[in-house]
Amino acid sequence: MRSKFGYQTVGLAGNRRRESQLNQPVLDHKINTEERAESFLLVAVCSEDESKTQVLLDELEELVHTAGGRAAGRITQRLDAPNAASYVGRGKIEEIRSYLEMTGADGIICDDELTPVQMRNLLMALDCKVLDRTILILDIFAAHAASSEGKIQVELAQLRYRATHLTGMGQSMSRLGGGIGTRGPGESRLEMNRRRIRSRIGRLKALSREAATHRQLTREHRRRQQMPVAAIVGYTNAGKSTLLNALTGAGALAQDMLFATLDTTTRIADLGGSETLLLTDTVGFIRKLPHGLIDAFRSTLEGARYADYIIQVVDASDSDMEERMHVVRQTLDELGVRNKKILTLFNKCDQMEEDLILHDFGADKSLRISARTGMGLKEVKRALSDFLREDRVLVERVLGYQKMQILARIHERGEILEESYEADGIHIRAYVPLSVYGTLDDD
Ligand SMILES: Nc1nc2c(ncn2[C@@H]2O[C@H](COP(=O)(O)OP(=O)(O)OP(=O)(O)O)[C@@H](O)[C@H]2O)c(=O)[nH]1
Ligand SMILES: [Mg+2]
Repeated sequence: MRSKFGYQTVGLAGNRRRESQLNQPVLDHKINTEERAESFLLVAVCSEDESKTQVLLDELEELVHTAGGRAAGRITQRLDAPNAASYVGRGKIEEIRSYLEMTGADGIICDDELTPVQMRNLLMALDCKVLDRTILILDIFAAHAASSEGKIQVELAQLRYRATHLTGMGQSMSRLGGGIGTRGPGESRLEMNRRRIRSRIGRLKALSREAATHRQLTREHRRRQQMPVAAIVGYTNAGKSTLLNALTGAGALAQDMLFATLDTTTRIADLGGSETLLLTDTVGFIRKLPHGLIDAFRSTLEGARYADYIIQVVDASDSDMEERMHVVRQTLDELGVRNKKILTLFNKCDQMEEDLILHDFGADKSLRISARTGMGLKEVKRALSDFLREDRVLVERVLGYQKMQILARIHERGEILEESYEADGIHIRAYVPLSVYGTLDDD
């Protein structure tokens, strides 16, 4: 059936909740994918024009698919800001209700993170599953997390979300379950839940701190080895892991889905000559990345902050490219990644029909590549070598004989112009990479 919203919908009869379940808020924050894909109406509030809103909803639909659900239709409302009480206005809720009836969808998914109040009011008004963009992204992260650190981080973000949203639920549950001035059974059950959640959050935070310390030590170890590091960043599904694999043969998971990578992989890339560089693959960015996730994944995402260079991978075949590049810049800013040399790679050029001129004015260099076919990868290595070379300093020094290790490193990573062994030490004139230069005065 084609709806009045101009969107193909499939009727799914008999999926609404049973009578006995009514009047109970649906506290189920997961998409059920076991028996059949659950279907949802996608709901967005946007102040922009209709075409922009549809781009946002295309992305939300992709998230729904990745989480194992199905989109049953789209409902949009043009507002300067979401309604504080119920995300959409009162009239729109009626429209959603009849659309739910018509399509038999299991619930709605809103394109923003709902406040506890908005969530509660929508639950009460619609009596169906109410999810939001944050729950969806958390769901996907939970399904894709592979390392123990990743799992800890996702669970932490999920519990934090639950803790704040249970607060809102508690009030509505107490109104439902108990009399005036007394606590309803629902409320006390939720109190217990909240206590358990709080203690689990405490435990997970401690585990996460341990993992972060370990990561810090590894980083420190690398710094001592004076290996320069480049972090590969970009919007999710842009081709970051494919690039890492193409440059290093890493064998990292690269798949046509959102957030395939949640764990960072670091490999050595041989740039030719004696030059090498560590490349780190990172978690993809997306617009409206939940703050809870940024906090939980801060140490993973901060890979970019400690890197010497940023390689930004852009899917050049995507019509939403400019907007996505803007999101990546904003997220890097939020993570405190500043003043680094940036190499922007316009990827997937094999998929582009036209020879468009692509240039990132915010980057130190831009290149067109295809990580899949290997097009332009030689130029990528050359650009990275140039970065390394530009970051070398001409040094004239006398090194004490106890600094033979540093001298060896200069031989390995720099370029010695003059070297003589005198009574007071080794006199050198050499081009030294910045990473080694910073350690010349170490004991
Ligand atoms: N046509 C084409 N497809 C590419 C290219 N590079 C990557 N892809 C495809 O794009 C999809 C996503 O690639 P990934 O390397 O997993 O992307 P990612 O940026 O690591 O994604 P996340 O880890 O999910 O954020 C995969 O299906 C790749 O095969 C390219 O140059 N050309
Ligand atoms: Mg990846």
